[in-house]
Amino acid sequence: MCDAHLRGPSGIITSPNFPIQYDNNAHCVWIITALNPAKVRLPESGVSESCGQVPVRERSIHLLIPNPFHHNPTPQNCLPPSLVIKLAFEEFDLERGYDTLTVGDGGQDGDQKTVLYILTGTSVPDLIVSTHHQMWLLFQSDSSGSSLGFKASYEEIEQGSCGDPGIPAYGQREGSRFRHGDTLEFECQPAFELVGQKSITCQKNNQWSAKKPGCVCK
Ligand SMILES: [Ca+2]
Repeated sequence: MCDAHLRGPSGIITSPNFPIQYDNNAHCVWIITALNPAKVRLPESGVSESCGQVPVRERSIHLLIPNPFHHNPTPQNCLPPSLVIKLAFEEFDLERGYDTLTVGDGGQDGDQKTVLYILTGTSVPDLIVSTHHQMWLLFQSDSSGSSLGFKASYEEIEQGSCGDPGIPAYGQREGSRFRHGDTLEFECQPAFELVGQKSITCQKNNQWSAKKPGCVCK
């Protein structure tokens, strides 16, 4: 009853009954699929939005002297960007060790080879970003002991990004780029102490090298 195929560009996923306790023996699968950017119709000029960044002169050359070896004169960098799925949790509370939410890359739900995280307990997980245009989620509860469940939002983002991890409460961040290789530095306001990593880097697997740090009272 709780299975769903979801589409981009964004939406909300909650455990069954949320914010009331989920049922025992639940088994729910969600598959999120980004809208296929290749199917987006180009404007009449034949120039897509990302193509608009190409200098006019370069575009003219392509239009005036089509490469005889290619049927499609569209320059490579005019192709629309690939999209991946970003999952951000707002609330999370599952019976630790017994009830789990498994998050995987791609559209083959339950495929152990594609598992990104198996989540349980009460800490709100950090951002998760897929490397494909699909992400699957599997929620399973056992036969006893229930909790409030989870609420997460999903969003399509451009491939090559780890997504915006946010800024810790009572803290500040240096850096506002979230693409592969980008680093963010965090600092806390006076009277607060940084817990976690002071700097995190966006890795090639679309995950930050560590969780966003927190700021706690000294
Ligand atoms: Ca349980």
